[in-house]
Parts: sequence; structure tokens; C-alpha cells
Amino acid sequence: MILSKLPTAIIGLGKTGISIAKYFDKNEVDYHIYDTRSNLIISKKIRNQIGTKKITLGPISIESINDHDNFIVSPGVSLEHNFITKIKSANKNIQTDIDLFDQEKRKNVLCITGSNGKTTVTLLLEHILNSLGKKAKAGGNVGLPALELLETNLEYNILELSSFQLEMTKKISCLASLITNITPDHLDRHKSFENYKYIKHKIFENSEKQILNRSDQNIYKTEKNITFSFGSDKPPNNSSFGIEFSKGLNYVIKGKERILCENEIKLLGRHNLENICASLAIINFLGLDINKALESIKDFNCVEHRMEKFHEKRNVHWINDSKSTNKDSTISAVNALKGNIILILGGRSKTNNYTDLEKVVNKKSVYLILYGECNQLLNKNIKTDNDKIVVKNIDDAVTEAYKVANFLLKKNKDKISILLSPACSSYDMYDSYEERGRHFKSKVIKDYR
Ligand code: UMA
Repeated sequence: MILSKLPTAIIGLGKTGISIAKYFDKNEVDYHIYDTRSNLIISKKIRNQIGTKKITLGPISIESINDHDNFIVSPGVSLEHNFITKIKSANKNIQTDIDLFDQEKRKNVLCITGSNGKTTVTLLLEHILNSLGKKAKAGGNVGLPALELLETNLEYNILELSSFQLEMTKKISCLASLITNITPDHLDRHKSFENYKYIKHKIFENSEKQILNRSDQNIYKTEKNITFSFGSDKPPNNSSFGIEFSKGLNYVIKGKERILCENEIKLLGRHNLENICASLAIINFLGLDINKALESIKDFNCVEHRMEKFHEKRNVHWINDSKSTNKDSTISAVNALKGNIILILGGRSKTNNYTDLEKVVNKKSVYLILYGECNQLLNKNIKTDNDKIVVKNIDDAVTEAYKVANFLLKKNKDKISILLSPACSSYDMYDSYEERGRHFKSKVIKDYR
């Protein structure tokens, strides 16, 4: 509840900011939007919907801060900004769209976070629940702002929450919550791994049930989360899920029973079996039919920009995994593939420690194409006996990758995967990993269809 005579400030005129403005219009809350980008072009649609009088672009002045008591901040805005420091030191109230969502007291809210796999688990859960005849929708970091879920009556509200969203959120109450895994990510913004872990665990604070990833030492075990768990090992009880490897194949197991084989599903890789275990742990906690859930998992296709196999010609498979913006995610992607792999890495680096990735690259038959702002850093930090090619951008990476594929095709008949799984953020050249992934796909389709 916003209690102030002054208009509420919305910081950021992106997807989140616009959804907050819509929500305030509906609830007759007066507001003003700020965006620090002076050169932002305001579309006709936004001008009609919000009106330019309610928008200020450019640096946020101290006078503007005094015009408001409440500030609803978009996830892309870092706490480090000096206007955030000023808002805080003026003792003003800072919240997020997730706090506003929480105040609506929706029933059956399921919250997902994690360093990797959170979007897959979120969309898989939405898919399973819908297949079971439940009205469920996913919002939050997955793309549809959380407040837009309020427009429909839902039996289940699924929220994917990023560390950016959790950082400034005061409270999110839910029926169940889950952290897929925690590995270092976004440390440029969150400063230390300890702080990042703390932010991720905020998802558990007001959750009736916590679903635990047993195999991840960075996730804290509590009394609340030991019953319904998932992991890459054997489950301790019948309400938990895990993975078993037998005769060359991985299986999902519930308690002691094998319930799904990796060759029955469209998702690639062992990490995706963990994502399936996570989703099933929630379905099981909700008391829903696991056998029907398994049937629906079999026809779940990959998610755009996550191990998305979008083109295949002459035994060359093109895969868009642009969502892999950290090295752990890229390691899972490489481990998910068999045969020759031509791996396109690059963008804006988040680390200079690529030792684990180097090990995986050398264990498998991986050829590297390094592009973007950190191409030289990657070249220096990842040593391999195979040829490495350093290029400027994705277009050149695609051209070079195809040349390597042709060379390999002449040498042997093994399957070749050309994988864009950059291990870095896209911000050196693109506004988002989605834009990078779409650019990659369009270049490939244009040149090699
Ligand atoms: N802005 C400022 N000042 C700043 C930073 C941003 O004014 O210091 C403005 C920008 O100029 C821009 C607006 O804020 O106009 C953008 O806001 P935003 O960056 O918060 O992005 P939204 O469009 O609101 O999208 C956000 C999430 N983006 C980020 O967290 C960066 C989307 O996640 C999410 O889908 C959407 O809300 C709906 O909930 C994207 C993402 O990249 C997919 N997430 C990261 C990830 O998955 O790794 C965390």
C-alpha cells in the first residue's frame, strides 16, 4: 500500500517500469517515471499510455528526490547509483514491483531463483501445470513483468526472480520456493559471492515450503526444506528426486524408482534432468499427479536462447545458448553435447578465472571461436591443443565456425555442433542476451540455410 500525498516515483522506463505505471493507473495511484538514459526514445504507444508530462529523462536530481516519499525501482538499476544512495540517506521508502505484487496477496505463488536453469524450471512448471489442467502462468525475470500476472485469475502464479529483483525487494510471500543452484554470477553488481548468496536466499524468507537442491553446498539446509528435495545424487526419501546413471543413460529417480530416461525427452543434457527433478519436486509437494506430469515433460521443447537447436544441415547442428552468460552455464552446455563441438565464446567477461571451462574444453573435442570485448582475455586464459580462432564479432564467429565445421566434415563423420554459449554477458555489443541470440540465429539462417 502506497501511503503518501506525493506521487510515487518509478525508476526505469523498461518493461518493469511500464507494468508499474499500468498497475498504478488501474489503482489510481499518482506517479512520475524517471529514466537515467537522456537519449531514450519514447515510443508513441508509451506517450499515449503514460503521457510525457509524467516522464523525466536524464540524471535524477536531489530536487526530484524530494518530490517523492516512495520509489519503485526496476531490477536493472544498481544499488551503487548515487541517486539510490541519496534516496536511502533521505530515509525514503524503496520497493520493487515484486513488493507491489506481494501486497496483492495472491494465493498459490511459486517462486524460482538460481544462477542457472531458473527460466527452464519456471517454464517447465508452467507447462506441467497447464497440462494437468491447472490455470498457471509464469512472470518475473522470465519476461512478463510480475504485475501483469494480476490481470488474470490464476490457480498458480509462478515467479522467476533474479538476484537483481530480489536485492531490493522487501518481502515476497509464497506457497513454495526453490533455488535451482548457486554459482558466482553478477558479482560486478553484488560485489561478493557471500552477498550474492544472501540475496538468493531471500526467496526462502516468507515461503511456506522450501524445496532444496541437496547437491548444492551453497544452498543452506533448514528444517523447512529437507522433506521435498532434488539433486544430482540418489534421493533420501520418496518425496525427493535425483539422477542415476546406468548403462550409458541417465535416469530421473523418485525415491528408489526410475521414472524417466533421458532418451524420452527433448531437453538436452544432465543439467536439464536436474531442472526436471526441481520441477517435479514442486509438483509432488503440491500433491499433483506425477505420472501425468512425466507425460507432459516428454513433449516440453527447449526454451529460446537455452540450448535451442534451431538449424541442422549436413550433420552440422546449430545451437543458440545465448542465455549462458556465465562459465558454469557454458560448462553444462558443453557437457550436454556429444561429438565435435565448435564453441563460440565471448562478450563482456565477468571473471578472468576460466580454469573449470578450460578443463571441460580439453576433455572433449572442442574447437574455440572467441569474439567480442574479451576475446583476448579468453585467448590468454583458456589453453587448448585444438586451434583457437579470435574474431571481432558474432558475424565473423559464424563464418569461421562454418569453415571449421567444413574442415571437420572432411576429416570424420561425427556429428558437429556449433554452439553459441558465450560464458559472458552480451553488454559489450547488445542490449540483452536475447538480442545477441536473435542476431546469431538470423546470421546463420541468412547465410547457411
Ligand atoms: N535504467 C535506468 N537507470 C539505470 C539502469 C536502468 O534508468 O541505472 C533504465 C533503463 O534505461 C531502461 C530501464 O531502466 O529504460 C530498464 O529497466 P531494467 O534494466 O530493469 O529492465 P526491464 O526492461 O524492466 O526488464 C527487467 C529485467 N531486466 C533486468 O533485470 C536487467 C528482465 O530480465 C525481466 O524480464 C523484466 O524486468 C520483467 O520482469 C532480463 C535480464 O536480463 C531478461 N535479467 C537478468 C538475467 O536473467 O541474468 C537479471
